[in-house]
Amino acid sequence: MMEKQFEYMDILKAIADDTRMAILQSLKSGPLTVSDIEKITGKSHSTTSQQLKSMLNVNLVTFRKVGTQKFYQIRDNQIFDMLESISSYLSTSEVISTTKGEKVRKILLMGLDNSGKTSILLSFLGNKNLVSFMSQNLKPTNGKKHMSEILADLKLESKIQPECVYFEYGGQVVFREEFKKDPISILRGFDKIIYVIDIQDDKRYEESINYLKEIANCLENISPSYEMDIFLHKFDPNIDINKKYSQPTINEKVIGRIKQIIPVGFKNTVYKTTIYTVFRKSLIMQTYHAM
Ligand SMILES: Nc1nc2c(ncn2[C@@H]2O[C@H](COP(=O)(O)OP(=O)(O)OP(=O)(O)O)[C@@H](O)[C@H]2O)c(=O)[nH]1
Ligand SMILES: [Mg+2]
Repeated sequence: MMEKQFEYMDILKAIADDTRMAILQSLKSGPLTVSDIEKITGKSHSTTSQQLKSMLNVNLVTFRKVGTQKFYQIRDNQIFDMLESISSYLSTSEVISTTKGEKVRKILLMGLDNSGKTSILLSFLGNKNLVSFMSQNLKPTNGKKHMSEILADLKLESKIQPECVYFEYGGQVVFREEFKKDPISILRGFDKIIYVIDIQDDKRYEESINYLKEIANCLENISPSYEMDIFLHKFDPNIDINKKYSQPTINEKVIGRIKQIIPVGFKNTVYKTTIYTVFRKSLIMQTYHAM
């Protein structure tokens, strides 16, 4: 018998509910019985059973019987890639959008060499495929570059017109030394800095945080109301399975250090970011051989 093919809408509806989302998250760590799920989500027995039934109906969840007990589990963990993707979409939209009527904002990306600034800029401009960044052999950015210069250097065109104007300041040592000599001339005129830290480069956390400190101190002199976003970048899907990148380690080694060095009253927001494309599976052809 051929399995029923579920449509986008069925799946989206099946997760668009607080209780069902809580059940989904509870099953992330492995199969559970209804009473296990109830303990984690704090929902009643009847609500949990009812919602599980609708999740079973669209094949989001399956179960296995062991003796008299039923263990529920996620049918395919790709559903979590999709949720990651939505989170990433939301944080990118927030970065790109500006309030209507405001003057066009100028944003400068800074960070160590190889932290991923050019890649992030390209993804803001509509190029969202990591493989294409690799095959383009991204070269280090030479000093302060406008987004159009970066695109021209890579012989690319933008698919979208961003609402902000982006610049990148290359992170190689030679440019960081130049920055030290006259930081104000580099930072002046921007409404916001996006500071990028390569989370997979744990040997250089301190180096990156020291550079961030120099920038923050200087911004404080230009204007105390300066805005800065900090991207903990290359936070690819599931890297936090590795203890090196787990939340407690990152809190201690990065977030805690950022809190220590950012001047009081300074507005900054920290995001986890990645340009990694989630695994995709699309149906090309289906054949059926009758015996
Ligand atoms: N795994 C992973 N790799 C990434 C990600 N973003 C960028 N990279 C890789 O990081 C490398 C450096 O990227 P760039 O964007 O050139 O770095 P940059 O910060 O502009 O470097 P400079 O211009 O020298 O300051 C490239 O090989 C990218 O493919 C990410 O989210 N995940
Ligand atoms: Mg660059």
